[in-house]
Amino acid sequence: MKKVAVLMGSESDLNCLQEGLKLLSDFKVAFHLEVVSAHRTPERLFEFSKTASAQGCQLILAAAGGSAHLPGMVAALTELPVIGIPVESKKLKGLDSLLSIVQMPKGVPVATVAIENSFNAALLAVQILALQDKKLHRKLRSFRKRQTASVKKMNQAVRAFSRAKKK
Ligand code: RP5
Repeated sequence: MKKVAVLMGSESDLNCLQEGLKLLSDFKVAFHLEVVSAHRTPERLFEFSKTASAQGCQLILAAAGGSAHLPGMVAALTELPVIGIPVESKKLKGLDSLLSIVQMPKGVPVATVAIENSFNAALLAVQILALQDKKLHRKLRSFRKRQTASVKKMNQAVRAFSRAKKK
């Protein structure tokens, strides 16, 4: 098993995971990817969660939509940190998913990112792994520097826009 596992409740959640999976790949963090459904494959959920740590997994990302039990149930069955990604649902636009994942009662936390923000879930995973990995930490620093530098470019564009408007 890879250090990071990325679970999703359905194949239909894969689309919202693309940005996060790309970020993990960009940081060269290998990951295990699997559909594990809390209501359709509860036994697999149990087996995965109970064995993940012993198999070398250190962090679990779990995306689910609607009455999104997957992240909370996985978190209840392992001591590994779980990062939950609420998937946008058709009827309630993901508010149901967000509240289901974020409102964990005391004792079993799920670190929850914004609706469909798999990018931040992956980045948080990288930050946690970087605590024990100097090479990854260096990559994270340079990512942050590039991000900061991008605002300079934004301001150049904004100033150019403002000058053009005045003419
Ligand atoms: C949840 O139900 C999944 O996480 C998905 O977001 C949602 C809809 O699943 P499908 O009907 O597309 O399989 O279990």
